[in-house]
Amino acid sequence: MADIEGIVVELTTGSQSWAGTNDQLFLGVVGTRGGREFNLDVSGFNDFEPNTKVNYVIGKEFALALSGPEKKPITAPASLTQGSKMDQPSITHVYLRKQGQMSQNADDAWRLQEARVWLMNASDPTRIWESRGPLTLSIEDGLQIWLSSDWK
Ligand SMILES: [Ca+2]
Ligand SMILES: [Ca+2]
Repeated sequence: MADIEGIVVELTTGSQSWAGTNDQLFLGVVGTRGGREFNLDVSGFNDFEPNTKVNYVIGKEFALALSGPEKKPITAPASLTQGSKMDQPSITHVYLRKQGQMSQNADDAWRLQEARVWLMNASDPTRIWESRGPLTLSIEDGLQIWLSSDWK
């Protein structure tokens, strides 16, 4: 029973011309002992563009065989075990949320092709959450989705 030390978020954006977004995307990690939300935006990098796969690395790095570039998002505390801790075994939900705009016209839809989230520490089994298929995050379709969990 230990706190999460490292998170990896692998995001693949769809190939449609409108699939990319310049809106911000957030990762939420929530359980019976609390949770946190992270802004996945990377400073100086055009995130969430069509036909890209990017790995967002938060906290301590673990040896995962990732394909695609690794980026550090703007919400990436040096240590996840300081401050508001997240108890790894108690996590029940992991979600992705797109920033909402004031009007439907200003909204920049994002097409999620595939998402996978690893929650890791040195003592508990790694936990993985995944999307169950491609979907769109927009005002019309909904700005937030919860991923499906599995045990590794
Ligand atoms: Ca973008
Ligand atoms: Ca778009």
